[in-house]
Amino acid sequence: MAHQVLDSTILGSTIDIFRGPVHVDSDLAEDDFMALGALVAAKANIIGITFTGCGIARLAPARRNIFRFLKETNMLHVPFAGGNALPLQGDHKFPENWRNQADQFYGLKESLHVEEESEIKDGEELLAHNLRTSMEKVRIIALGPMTNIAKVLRSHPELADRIEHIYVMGGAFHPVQGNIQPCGVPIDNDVAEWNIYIDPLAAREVLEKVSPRITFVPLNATDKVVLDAPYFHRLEQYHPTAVSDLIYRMLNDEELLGKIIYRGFLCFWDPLTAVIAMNDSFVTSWEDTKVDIVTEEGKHSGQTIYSTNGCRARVVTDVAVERFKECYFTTLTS
Ligand SMILES: [Ca+2]
Repeated sequence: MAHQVLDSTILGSTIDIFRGPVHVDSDLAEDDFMALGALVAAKANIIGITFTGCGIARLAPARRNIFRFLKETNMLHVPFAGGNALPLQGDHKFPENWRNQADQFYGLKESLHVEEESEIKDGEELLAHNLRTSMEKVRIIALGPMTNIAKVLRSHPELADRIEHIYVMGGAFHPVQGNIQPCGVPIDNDVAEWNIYIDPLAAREVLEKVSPRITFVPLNATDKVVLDAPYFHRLEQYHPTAVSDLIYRMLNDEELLGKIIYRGFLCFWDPLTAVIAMNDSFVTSWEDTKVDIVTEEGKHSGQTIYSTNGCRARVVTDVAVERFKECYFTTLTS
């Protein structure tokens, strides 16, 4: 591939990193920042960060939190902007207490007042601008509900060709169950994954318009990679860089530790997706297949299915778990 160059700064070993332009669209929960941390530490060519207000963090706190992240990691040259607060269709929402925690930036609690604005203040406008003006086609890493991306492709269908590839944290493919009911949320749906569930129509529109240049990193893969207590304690003992220190302090939150990390519930959802987008070698099993997404309301809303009537896509089904976890730690702390 044109943009693969050898990079020796990653975890002390030598692996190939994608060096083309990368735009991250996210919803700024704890694992979104873990993903951004790895991208920053790996010196990915990040040309913009957008976030949706219909994901986990709400728009105004998300804006303060990403400002703080970029300021503390010396990355304020990267433009950032928020999109819309509502999905394209329906009224699916993440649980309020998850949203409150994300708004408070977990263990970081207080965020900085936003002192410097990006020139473009609207998320959809920023993504459209990046796709239109980038010298090279843009790789998108989608870490939340895909409302921003879908809206850009509705307004500017010609920009679909400017997307080199899109890596999506989302979906749960047979035989893996969804992750809504396991969270104890009283929603009658045991098949959907949260990001797709929040805005299934957006996900399907993006799939239709970008296929076959789309890779899903679904629960089939992410469920296998857990940030557990020993891993957290390792980070507690060693976080020498600005970015690893920030991620450590964010995770060092009583509620996050007690209810999520120590119980083995924190998966590397978004960081796994971001790292795969930068280096495919962690993927050990995948399907080149056709995918459809259920957009109708009901107990299957947001389900991702293999379907001969669907659109071509790649679905990651397994990864090199230990190698990834080691690589993530080394990258973050180097
Ligand atoms: Ca996310």
